Amino acid sequence: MRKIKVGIIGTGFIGPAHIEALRRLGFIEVAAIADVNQEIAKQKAELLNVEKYYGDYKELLKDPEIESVHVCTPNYLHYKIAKDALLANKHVICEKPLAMNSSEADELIRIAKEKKLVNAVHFNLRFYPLMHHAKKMIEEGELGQIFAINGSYQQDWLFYDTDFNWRLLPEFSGDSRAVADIGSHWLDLIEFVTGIKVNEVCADFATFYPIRKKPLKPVETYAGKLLSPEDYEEVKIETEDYATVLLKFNNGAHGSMTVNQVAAGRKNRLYFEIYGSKKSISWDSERPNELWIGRRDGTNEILIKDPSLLNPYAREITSFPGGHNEGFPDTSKQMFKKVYKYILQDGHLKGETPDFPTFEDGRRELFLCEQIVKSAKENKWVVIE
Ligand code: SOE
Repeated sequence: MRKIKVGIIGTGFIGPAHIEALRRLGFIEVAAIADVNQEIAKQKAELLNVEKYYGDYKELLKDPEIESVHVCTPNYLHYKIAKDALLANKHVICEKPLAMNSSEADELIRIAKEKKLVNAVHFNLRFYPLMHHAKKMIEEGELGQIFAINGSYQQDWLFYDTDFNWRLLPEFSGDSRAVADIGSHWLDLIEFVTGIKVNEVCADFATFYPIRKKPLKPVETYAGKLLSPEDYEEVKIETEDYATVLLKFNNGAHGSMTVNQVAAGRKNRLYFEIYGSKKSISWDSERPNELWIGRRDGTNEILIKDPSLLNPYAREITSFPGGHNEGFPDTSKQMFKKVYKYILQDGHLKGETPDFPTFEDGRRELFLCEQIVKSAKENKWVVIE
C-alpha cells in the first residue's frame, strides 16, 4: 500500500491527537508540521517526533511531498488555511468549525468540488462503534418512529472565572461558543445517528461569567486546569457559557439540547436519549462502550461494545474485542482510516459518496449554529430553511 505524506497545521490540544491517530493507521506518514513561528514549530516537531517543521503554514503548503493537510489551528484561521490548502491542491481535513460562517463554508465547498479534492471535517464522535450500531438500528426500524430526542453536552474546563482560552473570544472562536464548540458535535451526532434533520430551533443562552480573568500568558485548551496563574487582566465575555435549545425535527419529532461549559464534574460529557414508538436508546460519551436499550414490555438492556454483537457497519470501525474498551483517540483513527482509504481508492475522482463527515456537514453545523444564535438574540423560534 502506498504511504501518504501528511502535514499538520497547528499543534495545540487537537493537533497531537490527529498525529497520534494517523500514526496508528500504519499507512500514513506525518511528514511535517507548521506552527505560529519557527521556534515553536521546531520545539513541537521535536516533541512530536516529526521530521520537517515550518514557522509559516504557507511554506508547508509548498512542500510537494505533502498530499493532504489537517487544519488544527484556532477557529478563526480554519477558512483561510483550508482555502489556501485547496488552492495548493492538497486534500483537507479540517477541525470544526469549518469556518467562521456558512458563506465562507460555501466557498470552501465550491473550491473543493472544482478541484476534485477530498474534504473532511473532524466530527469524530460519529466513529464510536456504538454510534454506528445505533444508526443502523434506527435505519432498520428497530426503534420505530422517532418521537423525542433529548440530551446535553457538558464540560467543566471553563468552570472558574479564572479559566481562560482563545475559545472565549469571538474574534478567535466565532459569535457562539458553547453551541458552536460542543453543541455542534451533539447536533451532528444526532442527525447522523437518527437520519432526521433539525428544522426549527428556539434557544435560551446564558453567560454566567460576563467578566473573566485572563492570564497574561496564553493557555492551551484544557491546560488551564493544571496552572495557577497569578497575573490577570479582566476581559468582557460576549459568548455563551450555557444554552438550552428546543428542537423540532423534519419527521415531526421534538427534542432539546443543553450545552454547558461551566458544569462542575462533567469533564467532557455528551449524552442523549432517543425515544421511538418501539424502543428507546441512550448513550453517554463518558461510558462510550455501553448503549442503553429501553423497552416498555420487557427487560431493558445494556449493549456492551463487542464486535461479535454489533452490526457489520459498526463492526467495520471496531478494532478490539469486547471488554477492551475503545475511546476518544480511537474515533479519530477510525474516521481518518475512512478518509485515507477513500483517497487511496480515488473515491473523489470516481464520484463515490464519502462515508465520513465532509465540508457539507461542516457547513450544516455552521448554519444550524447561526440559526440558534439568531433565535437566542430574537427570543423566538427560527425555522431552518
Ligand atoms: C473544547 O471545548 C473541546 O476541545 C472541543 O473543541 C472539542 O471539539 C471537543 O472534543 C471537546 O472539547
